[in-house]
Amino acid sequence: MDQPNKSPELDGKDRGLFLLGRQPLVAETPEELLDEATTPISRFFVRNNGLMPEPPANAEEWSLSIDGEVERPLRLTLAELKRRFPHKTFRMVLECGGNGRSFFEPKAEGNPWTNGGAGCAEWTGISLGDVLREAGLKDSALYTAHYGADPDKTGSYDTPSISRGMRIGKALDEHTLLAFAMNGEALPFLHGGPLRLVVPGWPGSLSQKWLTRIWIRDREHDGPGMQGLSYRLPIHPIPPGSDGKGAELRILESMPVRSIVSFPADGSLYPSGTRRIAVRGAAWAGDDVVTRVDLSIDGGATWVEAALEPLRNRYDWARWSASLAVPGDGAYEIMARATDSKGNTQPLRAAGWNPNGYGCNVVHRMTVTVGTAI
Ligand SMILES: Nc1nc2c(c(=O)[nH]1)N[C@H]1C(S)=C(S)[C@@H](COP(=O)(O)O)O[C@H]1N2
Ligand SMILES: [Mo]
Repeated sequence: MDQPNKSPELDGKDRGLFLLGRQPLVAETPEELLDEATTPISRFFVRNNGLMPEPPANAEEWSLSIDGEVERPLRLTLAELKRRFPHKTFRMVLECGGNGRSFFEPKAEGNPWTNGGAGCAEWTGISLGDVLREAGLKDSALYTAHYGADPDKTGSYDTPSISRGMRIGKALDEHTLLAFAMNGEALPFLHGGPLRLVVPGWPGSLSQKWLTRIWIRDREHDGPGMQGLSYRLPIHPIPPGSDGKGAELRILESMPVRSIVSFPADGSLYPSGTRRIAVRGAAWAGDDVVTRVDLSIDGGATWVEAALEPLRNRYDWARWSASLAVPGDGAYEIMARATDSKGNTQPLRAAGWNPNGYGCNVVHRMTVTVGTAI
């Protein structure tokens, strides 16, 4: 990445983050800064749809209400939530639904993420399901609707910047957290502190930051981010560049399988005569698990299987490593391709084009040069 972050809005963030937008603030992480099992807060990507809300005077008094199709609507402060429900810590991937978008041809609408609209942090909070059981779900409870304290991108509080929701089954998964800490620290304001949702494996847009309300609904939610082509994919492939009108659509839920090479950095040079290159990275697969990662330096003609490290918990990313033999000096394109337990793998060319550019999981390609670059 050749545009280092010099943005005052990203104070405290790694200078290597790549700023995609100022207002709303959007920044992605180059793959080589995702080389740790736990992504440091300083390197974690940022995605706002609106402007930042007012920081609260007292984080412990932040309040969350739960209403709608429940027996007992609740309004609880962060202090009460922390006191009344068991704390859980999981290391889990958070990934923007548009991660990989910039690889679509022709260009799709939206922030041009490469592969760095994702990170894997240690989230501490309470299971949303525990709180929903306390509120008592009615039989009519089918869907959630999430609200945060941030104004939209014009600064108006009249309509939410984004308000998405999920099927109740996902809300009841113990990994779906009301999170108040990240990597052992109080949840940073930029990442939705004092309280946010973390809905692992599904588009990051469900993980509402600055969370103030969860409305339990008797139907699919219809807030901003739930309508039209938002977070929806054509069920049958459509021609790249078409407007998607008339296509049958499904809501993007579990994110597709993806891998990144986090070491070496793209463009790395090795001394002449180098015949083995140590490569490592990460792979993840939405609700599923990665079962293998393969690497190629010859355009996919031959593949070498990487070694996978065990996951700490479900939704953790799989760290992998491999040693690649290079036949001689020269420039090599390295490709990494992950496969999940259902046999889904990554296409060699961006596939599944859609107007808003969701779910692009084309293989990550990067280059290294052994000897003198020509
Ligand atoms: N309140 C609120 N929550 C939000 C958003 C937002 O704009 N406002 N953006 C969503 C999107 S699209 C993503 S990908 C994640 C990004 O989380 P991060 O900024 O902590 O990386 O937050 C989600 N939660
Ligand atoms: Mo996102």
